Amino acid sequence: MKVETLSIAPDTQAILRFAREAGIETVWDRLQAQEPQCGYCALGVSCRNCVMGPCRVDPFGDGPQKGICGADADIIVARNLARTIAAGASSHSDHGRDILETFYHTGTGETTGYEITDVEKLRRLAAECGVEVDGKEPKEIARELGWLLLEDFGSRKEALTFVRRAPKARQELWHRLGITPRGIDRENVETLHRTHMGVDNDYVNILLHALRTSLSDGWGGSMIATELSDVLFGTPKPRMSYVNLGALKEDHVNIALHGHNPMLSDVIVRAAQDSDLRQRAEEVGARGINLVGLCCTGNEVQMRHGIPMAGNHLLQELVIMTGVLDAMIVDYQCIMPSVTDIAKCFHTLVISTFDKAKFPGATHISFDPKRGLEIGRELVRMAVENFPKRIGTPRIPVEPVRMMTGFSVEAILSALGGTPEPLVNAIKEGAIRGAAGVVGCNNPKIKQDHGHVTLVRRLIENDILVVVTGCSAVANGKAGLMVPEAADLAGPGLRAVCKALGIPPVLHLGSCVDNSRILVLAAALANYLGVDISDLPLAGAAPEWYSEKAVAIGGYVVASGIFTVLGVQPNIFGSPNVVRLLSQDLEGVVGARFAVEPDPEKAALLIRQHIESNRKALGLPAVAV
Ligand code: BF8
Ligand code: SF4
Repeated sequence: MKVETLSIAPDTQAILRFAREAGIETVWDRLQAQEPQCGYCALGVSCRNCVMGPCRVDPFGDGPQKGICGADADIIVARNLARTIAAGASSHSDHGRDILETFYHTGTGETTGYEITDVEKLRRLAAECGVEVDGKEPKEIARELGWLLLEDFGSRKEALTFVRRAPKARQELWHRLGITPRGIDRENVETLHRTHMGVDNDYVNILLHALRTSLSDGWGGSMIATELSDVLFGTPKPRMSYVNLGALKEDHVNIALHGHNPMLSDVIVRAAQDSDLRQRAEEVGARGINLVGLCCTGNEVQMRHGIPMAGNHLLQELVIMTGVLDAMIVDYQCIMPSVTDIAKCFHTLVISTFDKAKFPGATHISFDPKRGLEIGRELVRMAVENFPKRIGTPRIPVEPVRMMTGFSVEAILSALGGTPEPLVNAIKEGAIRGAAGVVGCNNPKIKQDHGHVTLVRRLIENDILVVVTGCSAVANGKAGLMVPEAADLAGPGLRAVCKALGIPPVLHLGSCVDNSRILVLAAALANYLGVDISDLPLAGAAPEWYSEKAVAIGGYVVASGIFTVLGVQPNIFGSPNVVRLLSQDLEGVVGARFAVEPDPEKAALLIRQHIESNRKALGLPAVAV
């Protein structure tokens, strides 16, 4: 296959050409080697939840219609989907727990390299959560707030702390449906329990609990991760940065920060400023130390520090092949095990850091926030000492592209003058038709970035404000859609608003846990208007998703009332009942549903139709799509 059919990104295409000449295997080669992929698994009708099995049911009706225990396609598909959601929700929430523990221990004075950076946000959050703040030092508040939120992980019996941020109508709906998330760990454990053989055998009941589990991520684990990362590392503010492989500098020590959790990378950002280390870099012949981000760790450090991003998910193997990456420091999630294989062909040092995420072939340095700064310095030093070991010709195939970053909810509101009113007015008048969150991954089954960029272009052309997170932010950044000048590509209404505010038509909200910012923003708009989230002209999309986390996100976004279009088919099509429930009947239950549409042009139409129909229902001027 020609590289042009695998990615629209020039840096990916260039390095892929090199990989082929050099005979280095990539994710695309391994996808090809897996084909044809298992049809039963793709349809979700295979089960290995016990050793009477594994079982599969025949979607064409000729073979068995039930597993050995008697489970039919509906039960098997629903159980598999629920477990997928639990894995995704657990990933985000365990990240949230790591941040929360670091936050709490910063309050008790047991960490090094961390401080309460945004004291104002700490006080605001604490007051919101019912912690007395008057006359207290930040660390004391952090201890009390940390302790309170730690309880969200166990069973609080009724509701998670941040559920009260949702509009009243939404809270009441969740209560009526019995899906108010109670404890983050509890909902995930209950999913594993329910999906054991012979527990919950009603596919509707299983899926309702799966939604509850996803809500414990969106309004729990992810929201805690975002809010406390802001307090610890600073609430993002708009700033300019760069993106693509051109972010690497041939004459610098290049360090890629890859994974998701900012508690390590933020300390490294600080360590890299250390004058001793900078001097050492010069001694080994480098002009300085250059940090770049990959995947969501990249989004985190770009949002807060303007660190440039080297790429999204499908660039993680290719960045090593530039020959100029001196270290790839990984934390966890979305890090392909293959990176250590590729690193063997180059001088790149892959350093794993979390004891729960080890990579054979990597050097493991166990990270401990109690010795945060010291370990951060050690990691940077390892990269510096590796610089002289470079071999072969450097290849940095492109110039970096500018992108604007840093749109926390606080920053968006402040750009609007402190209240959502100007945005609401622009939406009411129709200058902005509505807003869409375009989020999620790359997937080698889809031409890299094509889904994200095509969809986003169509949306902004039609005056829909777009917010992006995760690998979608990187894709749209690389395509040049995240600079204020990109307002010229927007429809006349959105263009005028962006020009007046000096913002791009596509706003970077952060990493995947920062999808919680979308919930906060949606709730703020709904509360301002006195309606439910499902009434707003909003939509979500994940055009190139691959991960279990993306399914959890889709679950909580829809359960929060936002229509969502997926670009890749989930493994549920072996059960027409489950498909009908998620793509139709859910609308009558939570006021939103899923659609699957691989063609981004058609996905844009679905989103525009949804936005216009919600406008009409709100009594706002609407157009026919
Ligand atoms: O959490 S978008 S490929 S990097 S899963 Fe992973 Fe997907 Fe990228 Fe971030 Ni999110
Ligand atoms: Fe088969 Fe049922 Fe066991 Fe699944 S739980 S493997 S369907 S017997």
